[in-house]
Amino acid sequence: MKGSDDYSKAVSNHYKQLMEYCKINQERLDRELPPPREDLNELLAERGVSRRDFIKWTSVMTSALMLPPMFRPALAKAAENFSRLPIVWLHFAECTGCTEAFLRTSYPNVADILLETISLEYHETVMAAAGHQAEQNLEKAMADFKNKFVCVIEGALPRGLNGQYLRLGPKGKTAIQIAKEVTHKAATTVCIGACACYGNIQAARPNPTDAAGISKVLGISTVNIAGCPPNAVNFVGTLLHYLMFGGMPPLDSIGRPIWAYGQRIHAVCERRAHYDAGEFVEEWGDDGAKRGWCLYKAGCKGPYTFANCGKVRFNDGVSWPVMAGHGCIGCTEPGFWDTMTPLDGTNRRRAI
Ligand code: FSX
Ligand code: SF4
Ligand code: F3S
Repeated sequence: MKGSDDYSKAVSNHYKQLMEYCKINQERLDRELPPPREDLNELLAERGVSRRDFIKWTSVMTSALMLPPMFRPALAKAAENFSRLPIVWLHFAECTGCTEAFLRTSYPNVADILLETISLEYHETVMAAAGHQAEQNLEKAMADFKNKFVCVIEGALPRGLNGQYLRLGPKGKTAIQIAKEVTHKAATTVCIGACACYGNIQAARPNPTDAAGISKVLGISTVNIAGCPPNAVNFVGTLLHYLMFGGMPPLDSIGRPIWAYGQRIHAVCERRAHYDAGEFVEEWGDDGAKRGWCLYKAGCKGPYTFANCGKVRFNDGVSWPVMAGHGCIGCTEPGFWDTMTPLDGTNRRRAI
């Protein structure tokens, strides 16, 4: 008994200290960050999200971030401060599907609404400016918010021909040059999507442009919000953590936040009981498919893939690949085009 009392005391002291730390950080941010651009409460009301729904969302998000309920008010405050965090958002070699996935939800939930409030000092896809004017905006953002802005990157960096496969902007700088300049002045760098994290399709064999992820090319640590495209909840949650504690959440050995990528898809899959019972979809459209049986024999890579898709799902929690009837293709894992193919059919990757 004594042992468990000591343990509870240690845990409660740990969280008290963490809360203290959170308060100090939020007070500092209140002093340092520019004023809010949007009133979150007004915006939520406009989009039909009630106060009750918002409180519910803060509870879900707090526990998703592996924090006890006492952090709920601090998380709500971080959400209110979301529009104060300066962001520079760069695009390199990719399909822009990540931005599309984040911006095009038909039924926005709180995370999507937060993304709308985000203070984009520079974002190549959504800004009106082009050419020299865009370049000036970038320079200005880097000067005004030096060491304070978060650099968000979508897309890989081609290293071949001295980086010349990807030149951007009126001065024709290589993507590698731009990435170096901007990340150097940022408080932290967050990679969105498998391309920026690990190179993804650009780096798939035979990788003609010698593309790779940001961290590998620049030799810096990045926070990797993996997936093709990744889940907006994982990006929003990571920035909320930053707005609470002034740093990024604990990461796994390949830069992914553990709160979001700490478990295998297979561990929380709703078809798991069928896997355990040996009930598999053998062919598309067969009886097992109609009954929602396990997709392992149809190529599901859930046992080899770390992500929270089954828990948070996509599009306001409506669905996720396995629920929609197709196996996971392993899109949060480095090099999945080379290591996980064929994506359908017999799962030849390795025995489990
Ligand atoms: Fe890559 Fe994102 Fe896949 Fe596409 O920007 S992670 S190809 S959804 O667009 O980078
Ligand atoms: Fe595992 Fe995939 Fe089967 Fe789900 S469908 S239980 S993730 S193998
Ligand atoms: Fe990707 Fe698999 Fe999730 S394919 S979206 S990690 S279910």
